[in-house]
Amino acid sequence: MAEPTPDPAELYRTVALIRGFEQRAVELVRSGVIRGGIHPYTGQEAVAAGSCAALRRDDVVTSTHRGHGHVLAKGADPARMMAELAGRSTGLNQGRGGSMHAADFGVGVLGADAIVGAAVPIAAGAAWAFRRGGSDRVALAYFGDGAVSQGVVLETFNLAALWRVPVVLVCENNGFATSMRTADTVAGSILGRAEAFGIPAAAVDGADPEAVYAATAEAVLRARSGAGPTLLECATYRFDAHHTWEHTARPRYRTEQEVAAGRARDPLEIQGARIPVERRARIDAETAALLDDAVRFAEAGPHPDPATALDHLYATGMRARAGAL
Ligand SMILES: Cc1ncc(C[n+]2csc(CCOP(=O)(O)OP(=O)(O)O)c2C)c(N)n1
Repeated sequence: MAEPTPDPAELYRTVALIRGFEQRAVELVRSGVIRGGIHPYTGQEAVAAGSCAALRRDDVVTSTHRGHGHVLAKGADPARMMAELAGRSTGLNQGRGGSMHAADFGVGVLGADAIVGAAVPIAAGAAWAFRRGGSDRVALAYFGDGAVSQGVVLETFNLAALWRVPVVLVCENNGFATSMRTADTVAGSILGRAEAFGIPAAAVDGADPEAVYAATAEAVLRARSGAGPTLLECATYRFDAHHTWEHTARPRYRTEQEVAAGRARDPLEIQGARIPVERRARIDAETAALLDDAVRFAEAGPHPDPATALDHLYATGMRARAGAL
């Protein structure tokens, strides 16, 4: 049985949390608290909110360079996530992962990953381990349209289909890989890639959290029952820059009219329209307070001691050799 449909207000809360988190993170990039910039997830919130609502807490996700929304939707603490972005030792990973490598095993986030496409084999490996261990847990991989021609992604589709690995493949097609249009980089189609391996695939409205939830719930059910992977191609739109670097460099690869048209279907408004106005206002206020606390927590945290830079490099506890720093 699929999980019952989530409370529309709670789905809205997740979308609002991610939207507000990204707005604050961009401000912290501007003020220099977050160094090096981020890849904002703004506009794509429905994918993370809807898909994670269909997962159990003990299911796992793997994520991308644009992963803040996934980490938050799976249940990580926004304050510790913000501290992670700011490189503080109070962060989820003691400030060592940062925006593109945040992980929180406690809530099933195996990690964001800067390597385009890497989320796919890692999720499939986790899912295969679950199945071999006799568990009904599933793994879900997020990846962009820029990842769909990576060799490792296509190799994973093959094995996942062949071995009926309980993995859900969520492609967020936001129309661009950096500044390259999907139509200029993807031969054939994304759904066609899955179909070629016999993987059931569906096109999903990635601006609608409930549509994403429904499609993911079906895919999760299939995975849990032993029937193997499903690919969901979620059509979405990135409202902000590929990377905050664009805020100053201002490359011109899409027109203002195009961005305005993309912003017209806003997940925040789509889900917000489904709940009573007062409830929405209450959630907005609670979210703002939570995020204000998150920013204060992040700014108050200490930076890690440089002398500990080589700690935690090996899962075995092995030490880096002396003099390596
Ligand atoms: C293997 C690899 N190749 C290239 C890059 C450089 N790179 C970073 S983000 C990006 C575009 C990714 O596009 P997409 O997967 O569609 O995700 P989006 O940025 O649109 O969310 C590229 C090419 C990388 N990080 N990893």
